[in-house]
Amino acid sequence: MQRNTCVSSYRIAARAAALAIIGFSLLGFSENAAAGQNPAIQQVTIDNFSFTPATLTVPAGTEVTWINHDDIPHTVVSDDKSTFKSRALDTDEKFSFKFDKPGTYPYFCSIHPKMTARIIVQ
Ligand SMILES: [Cu+2]
Repeated sequence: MQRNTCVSSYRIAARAAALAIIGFSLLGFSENAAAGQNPAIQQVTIDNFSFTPATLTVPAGTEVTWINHDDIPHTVVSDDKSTFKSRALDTDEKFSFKFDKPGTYPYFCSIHPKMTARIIVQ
């Protein structure tokens, strides 16, 4: 009996994880479709002092483009301050970086350091 409980809770967890992954990919697809972009290019929107999506997972070799939809400037700077670093982006300005190596890349806005997000490259 104990064993069955373990198995079924594992299954529920696995199913929840699968649904979450499906949800995230649907979100990614609809954003791509809305932007009318090449699937190899992924976009992060800067809106209301936040990066959306906060975590973006992409395959190696993907170019990620950030676009600032706020009325004030923001930057996109990797936590190590050297992998990538944009200048201040005004409204509707973009910054792109191509991620060739797998890894987790946390980044922030140097003007508003509480704005943080990350790119996961697989
Ligand atoms: Cu900012």
